[in-house]
Amino acid sequence: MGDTQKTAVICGLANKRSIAWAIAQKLHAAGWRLAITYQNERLEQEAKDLIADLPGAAGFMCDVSFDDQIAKLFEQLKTQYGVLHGVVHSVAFAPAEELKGEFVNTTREGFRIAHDVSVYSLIAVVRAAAPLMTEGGGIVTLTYYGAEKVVPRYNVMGVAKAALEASVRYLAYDLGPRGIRVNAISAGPIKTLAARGISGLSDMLKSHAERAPLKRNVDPAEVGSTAAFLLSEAGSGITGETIYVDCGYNIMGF
Ligand code: NAD
Ligand code: 0WE
Repeated sequence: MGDTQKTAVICGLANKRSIAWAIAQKLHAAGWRLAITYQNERLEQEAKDLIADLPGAAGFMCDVSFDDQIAKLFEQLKTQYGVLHGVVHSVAFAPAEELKGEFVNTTREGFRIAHDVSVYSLIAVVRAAAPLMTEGGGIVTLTYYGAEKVVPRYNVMGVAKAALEASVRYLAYDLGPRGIRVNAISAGPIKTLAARGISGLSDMLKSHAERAPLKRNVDPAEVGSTAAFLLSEAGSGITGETIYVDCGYNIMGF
């Protein structure tokens, strides 16, 4: 393939259940060269073991709450790859206490952290990536239905995802003239590390499967193939959009 191969960076690999991993597998199968990031030393070994299964893929550490770590990541990517064609942002965090109890009790610090890690990080990563995307390309982030309708206990994350979806539209406007498209995938609930600690998740998955037109839950591979589609030529007319990969759950009124 040589220099016809496209390169993407995927941020947010924790383990084999991560949506980032499902996306990595689909992009790899579609012929992409991948740089995959994990948050810290604690996740390094597991991430590197997974990345070793994808020939040509490389791992990088990056905590997106630090500007210097984002700057260093993109310096490394510029040196190693020169040009980037794709960015996947699969990162979110709110302090655990904020995902319990009532939204009205959201703390100033919990609000700040949720928005810093889950929303501002997209803006910072996109700003750092854009100068490397000299041939145009695509950016994809992950959101959830709690951005637009109340999901009990999703709380400040719902507000952060609403800001994330609005950020996608503003970024799409800024980067459109450079041939860079920015979209969000709104995934149905999936049992990942970020969802496992959530009390009542099993009940949620059950009722999601009952209410969704497809009568089942989403397979992370379906989120992966949608990301691969959005980053491919097939998605060339789509930008600023939130695409639902939720087995149709969001269309239901009753
Ligand atoms: P996950 O735990 O596998 O991935 C979340 C990742 O965010 C982890 O790799 C974690 O290390 C990373 N992260 C958190 N803080 C970070 C920081 N400061 N710097 C760098 N990385 C950081 O869980 P997931 O479900 O795959 O989540 C990925 C994305 O998908 C998130 O944006 C999440 O909101 C979204 N999402 C998840 C679901 C679901 O039900 N699992 C549904 C819709 C959307
Ligand atoms: O976006 C998410 C989860 C994001 C998340 C998860 C955690 C758990 C561990 C962010 N921060 C943290 N902080 C932690 O300490 N999802 C879409 C999955 C999810 O989370 C929920 C859900 C669903 C679905 C929380 C409450 C209710 C439903």
